[in-house]
Amino acid sequence: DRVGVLPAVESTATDIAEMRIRGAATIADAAAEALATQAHQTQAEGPEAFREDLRAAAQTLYETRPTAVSLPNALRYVLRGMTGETLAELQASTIARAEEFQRDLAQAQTKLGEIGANRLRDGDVVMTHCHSTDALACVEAALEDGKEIEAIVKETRPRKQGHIAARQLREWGVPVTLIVDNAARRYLDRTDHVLVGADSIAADGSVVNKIGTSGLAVTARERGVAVMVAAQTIKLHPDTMTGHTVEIEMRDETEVVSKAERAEIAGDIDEELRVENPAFDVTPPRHVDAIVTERGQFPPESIVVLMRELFGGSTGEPWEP
Ligand code: RUB
Repeated sequence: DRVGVLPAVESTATDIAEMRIRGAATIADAAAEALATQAHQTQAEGPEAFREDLRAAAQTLYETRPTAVSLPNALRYVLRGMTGETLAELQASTIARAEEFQRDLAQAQTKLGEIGANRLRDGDVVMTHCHSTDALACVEAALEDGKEIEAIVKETRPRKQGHIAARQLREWGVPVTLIVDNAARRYLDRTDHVLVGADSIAADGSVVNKIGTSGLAVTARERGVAVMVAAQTIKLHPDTMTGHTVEIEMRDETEVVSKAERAEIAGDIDEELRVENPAFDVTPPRHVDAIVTERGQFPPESIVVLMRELFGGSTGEPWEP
């Protein structure tokens, strides 16, 4: 634990690491909220200590999960708004900036949904993978336009986020067919769009999303099914403009096999069984038809134009001014 970081911030960090808070947009929202809490309930006695504590809080939140760039983008945005001379001024500016971030995030998702809904026609069938609030915002807006949409929802092993997607869609009255991941190709025959979100989008238009997205996109392309990625601009990864790659999170093997299952597999063989659990994969731009953002929809290859406009050249670690 870092000195000066409030228990409430540590607790948000743990919730993100253990996926009680999950999904790129939701993680960004929770991180901004945690920085606001740090500012509000600060124990710092002066401006310099306040700034240091805020940076330490940002680092604690940053170190939870590596792939969703919405997290460092959110931290950087809030910390850049930490201005003022006195403790009271610093507190007020940081809290206001975090609130502004959360408001913009929600508005961007609504706007993105309206834009994405234009791609969906009445009677269309979408296939989802994982649970993405940006992707589902497109379905919600299409329903609000009076279109009927049906969903084929992939379970999404190992964490089964498909269950969360299925629940949300059913609450909106969307007919849902839940399938195991392995059944995707069979059901692409009656799918109009593969509709997924993103954790990060690279400057070349590659889409980093839940493991299995790339295989689904390749299969969809083979079947002539359109692949649509719904991602707010907070998912654009600034470091990829200078050639950095996106780190793919490796999660605990117990998500894949329990201790008991592992013992069963091992049997009498002494050698270590290797189990790997990458949480995300990379879909190359050629397998994606469109990236839908709150700033419009783009062929993946031209997303870099938007990135240049939004980020210019400035990146660096979130806590570095
Ligand atoms: C979540 C995931 C989602 C994106 C987009 O992975 O891959 O598709 O984060 O979600 P995990 P959203 O469950 O491992 O966090 O559109 O809500 O930001």
